[in-house]
Amino acid sequence: MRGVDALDGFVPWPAEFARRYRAEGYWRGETLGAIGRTVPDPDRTALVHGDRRWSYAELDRRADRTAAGLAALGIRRGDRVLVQLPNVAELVQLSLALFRLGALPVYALAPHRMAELGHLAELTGARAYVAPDRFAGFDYRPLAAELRAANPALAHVLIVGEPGEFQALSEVDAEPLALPGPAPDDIAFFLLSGGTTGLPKLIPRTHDDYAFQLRACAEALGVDERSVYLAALPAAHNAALGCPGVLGTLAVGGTVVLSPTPSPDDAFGLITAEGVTFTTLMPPLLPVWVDLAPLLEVDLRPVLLQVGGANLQPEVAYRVMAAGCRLTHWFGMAEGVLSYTRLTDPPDVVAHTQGRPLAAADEYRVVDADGVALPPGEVGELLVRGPCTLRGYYRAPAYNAEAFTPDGFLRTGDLVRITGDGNLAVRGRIKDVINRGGEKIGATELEDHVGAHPAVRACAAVAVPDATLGEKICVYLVPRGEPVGLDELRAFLTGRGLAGYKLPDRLEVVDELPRTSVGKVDKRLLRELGAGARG
Ligand code: OOB
Repeated sequence: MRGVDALDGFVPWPAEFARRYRAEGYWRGETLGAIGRTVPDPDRTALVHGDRRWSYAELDRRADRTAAGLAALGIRRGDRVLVQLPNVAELVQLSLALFRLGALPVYALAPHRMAELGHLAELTGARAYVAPDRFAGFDYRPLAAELRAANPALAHVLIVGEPGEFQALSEVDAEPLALPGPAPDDIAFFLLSGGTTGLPKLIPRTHDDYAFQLRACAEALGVDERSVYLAALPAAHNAALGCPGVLGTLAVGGTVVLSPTPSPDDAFGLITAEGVTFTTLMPPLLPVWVDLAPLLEVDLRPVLLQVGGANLQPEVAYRVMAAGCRLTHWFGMAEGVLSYTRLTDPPDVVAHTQGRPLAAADEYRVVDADGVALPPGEVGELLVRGPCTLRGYYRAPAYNAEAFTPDGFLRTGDLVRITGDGNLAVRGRIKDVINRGGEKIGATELEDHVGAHPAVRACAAVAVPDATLGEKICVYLVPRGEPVGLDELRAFLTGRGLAGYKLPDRLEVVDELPRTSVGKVDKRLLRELGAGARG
């Protein structure tokens, strides 16, 4: 049975923890397909996208019809479906359909290309791929053809818009039928990890754990049926999908407004027209929004701004609050861990910390390099265990042995301290990831691609400071003969099918890479050099 096959490579919570999370009411036996089914007022607007406004009744009906259509194609419970959609209504409709069917969306981001998609398709054995015809100037149909040619298991390509040689998603439509559906402890979908070595890792999220996350986040921010959420960040990313985001807002009967991008050009008009009450942003956008709002005559004060994903400068936070905006500061990972400042916290706590854990059952440990617990106040690596924090990456046993402690704590790779008043404060990280304004780039993944260039003898990718994005990507490169230029390297990486946001911003050609006493590339020194040099 294919449904069982999906579990191969899934690390569930140990039975004693599952029992405890159920007994304490975190896991309530819900499945995500129920979202949008039982709302007080089915005529209320669930979703706004462009000139489309779908009521709950309409969204529910559409999701049921798509689920039946997918079943008719032969997509079954447990099958994986690669979903690469921007913020369009079909993303929500399709997600609910897949949840109802018990098929598992694998959420890719719009900039991902063959390098990422090929890996995801292969890792998951995906049976279908869903993409837009075009988005942000890119035609996804040739990419779909390439992907299908390379992955024989990929039986269906479904396109939102003009399908070309493929099938239109809108035609995947049939009379609703009774579906057996998933169990609450089944995997509901996969998210991409932002912080791993080598090839990107997949995070299985279960119905139980994500339903809890949605409910707890909605309660945290007072989100209810009067709330209007603006999805300005990509809804396929955990921050906008479910903290409480798109799914959490729909779960309580509120309204979700989809913006194609977080730029003020797209988002501000929607804020005013739809009476948006909250949204999620990554830090680089905050000053842009707050500075442009008065010029463009948009009042951001009714909008609760939920910010996280990268380092937020305290000055920016103070400036936002001084402008009369409400701010909540989050630390989150697609892996599940979430910590946030409460709406009642004083400005200093909001500006300088990421608050307290989402749930009482979240266990945080701060440890030194040897894994020894540190006293409060000291900086060390954050380890987390809890009702929505994964116990293992999908089909990655060797990696899991390193990424988790023997007693099941996730090693976040983030350096934090717990302040005297019990708040989490992110101080840096030990994982080899570049955080480019909230977009995460695994250094080794990039290095593997750069190293494939015939004129590259050795290379190292590090973060260098950037005034706008916080960090940018710098590659140190030892050439083999003729040096490679930045433009040439970027073109080479694009040719290898790497997503655009992973392309280096800067290139430094060197004679050799500095090494530590044990012979590893000295990235700390390279970061210092990169920060010192004029970029
Ligand atoms: C969010 O999730 P991911 O999976 O894209 O990235 C997680 C990583 C963390 O391990 C940390 O390195 C960094 O992003 N991060 C922060 C941060 N919040 C996340 N670094 C500094 N300050 C913060 N406030 O980025 C994410 C998921 C859900 C909600 C919000 C963010």
